[in-house]
Amino acid sequence: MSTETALPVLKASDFASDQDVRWCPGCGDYSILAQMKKVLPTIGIPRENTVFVSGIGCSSRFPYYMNTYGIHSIHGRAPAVATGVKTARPDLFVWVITGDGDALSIGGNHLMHAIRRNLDINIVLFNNRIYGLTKGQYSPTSPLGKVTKSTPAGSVDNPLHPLSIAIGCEATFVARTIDVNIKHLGMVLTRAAEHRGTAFVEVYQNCNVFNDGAFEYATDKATKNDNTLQLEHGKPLVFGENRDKGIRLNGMDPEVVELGKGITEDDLLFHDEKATEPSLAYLLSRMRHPDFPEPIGVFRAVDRPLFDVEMDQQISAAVEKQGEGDLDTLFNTGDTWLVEVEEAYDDPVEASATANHLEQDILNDDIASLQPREHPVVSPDTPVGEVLNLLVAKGVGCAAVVDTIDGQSQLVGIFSERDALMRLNTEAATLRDRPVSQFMTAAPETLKVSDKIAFAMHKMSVGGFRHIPILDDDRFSGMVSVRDIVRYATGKLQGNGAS
Ligand SMILES: Cc1ncc(C[n+]2csc(CCOP(=O)(O)OP(=O)(O)O)c2C)c(N)n1
Ligand code: SF4
Repeated sequence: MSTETALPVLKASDFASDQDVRWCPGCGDYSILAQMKKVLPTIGIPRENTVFVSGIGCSSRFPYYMNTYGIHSIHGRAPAVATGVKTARPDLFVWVITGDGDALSIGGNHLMHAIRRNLDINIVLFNNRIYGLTKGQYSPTSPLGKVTKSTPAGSVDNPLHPLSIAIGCEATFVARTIDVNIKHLGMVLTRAAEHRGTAFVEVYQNCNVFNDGAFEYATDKATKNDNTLQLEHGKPLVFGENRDKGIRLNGMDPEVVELGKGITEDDLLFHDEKATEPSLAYLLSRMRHPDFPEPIGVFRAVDRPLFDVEMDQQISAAVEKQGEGDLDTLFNTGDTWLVEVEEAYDDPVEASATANHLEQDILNDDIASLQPREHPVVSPDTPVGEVLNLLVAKGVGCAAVVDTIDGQSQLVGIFSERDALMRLNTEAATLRDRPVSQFMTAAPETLKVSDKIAFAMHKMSVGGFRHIPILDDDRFSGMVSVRDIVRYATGKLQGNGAS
């Protein structure tokens, strides 16, 4: 007697979570959710083996509403997170739910790599040609000229076409469907679920609040048959309200032709979703309204080795050869070293507390606490040789050049080691009688006496300065040098203040 218990047959309602759905009434997302809940029971994979991973956006709220595992992840990163999930657990049934903004703006890079790897995952891109969640900015799929909150004069960005991207990355399954075309939507989701490899599905989804009617040409009863073309494997590309039009190849380009008058279905392009070369699928993905009917259905369904399976095989082979791995051992073997704690700080907690105090002091103390050393003050006509002698005699690297202008003493420049090196160099002896004003750095960056040490350090680091003069009420009052700061920090670390 068999001890196996038959798995319960699930219904759509079994896949509904207990969360309130927070999409706007009338949003196309509802229809996709409803079809997903209908399709999953027919696939027969248990809920506990199913994971929905999303990014950020209205569409990305999807995992909350499914009674499966779910990860509402980081903006644009759902493909990367799903790659991790599927690689770690190849037995799971993994779906990525994303929007045109999430997948193609911030997440373009991640999408591309997930697709090219051909993991066995399904990516459903809800394309509403707008940023819905953030209230109506244009997205990478918004058409040229689209007026939105962020393109008030009309978009001048050439739009991306999601299927062209997917085919360019050689996706093994590529399809398009429409939110309101529920039978077709269900069929496409089923095909995607059954495909082994990355299935990429674009759903035309109406955002009735911020981009209402974006796909009206493809959904309105009066126009949809002329503006869309249902792809069927092995069948000619026929479309039109009266099925009297078709797509023919003219050289490398598609063209719309009328059937009859000498043109038969045999003259048309035949759809081959199994073609290993993606060129024809790409050509179909470029057929756009209003020049062409837009194809819906499966563009491409081919086989290629699966990343997750091959990775799993490599891991199994390595385990068989080397045994189970141990991360701790891995981290501590081979070319590793230990960074010893400074002798003065046997206790790392003490070391970190001291560093924190120093940081606080640097932020709170003003530059007077540095007790800057005295620097020579010279007039602009002082011979540069004399200034050099002063620097050597005082053992400092910079002099302030001060002039009297309108009866006021004013800093007009500084003469530093760098000026000596860059502007005098080996000519110092011959130029020694020239005035320092010819070699100084005029109008240097300055600090105020009330500035904090952190601010001085920031200025030095950004400008690459070793000395910055200090002004008190626009008068030169001293000079901060890198040496002052090092002395201050060392003193603090040794508990001696700035001495
Ligand atoms: C790092 C980061 N950048 C930007 C945003 C703002 N933001 C949230 S959702 C979104 C785009 C949503 O558009 P889409 O992916 O098309 O989803 P929809 O809301 O239309 O379903 C943006 C830009 C964010 N949340 N995080
Ligand atoms: S803002 Fe648009 S996409 Fe978002 S829930 Fe509302 S209708 Fe749907």
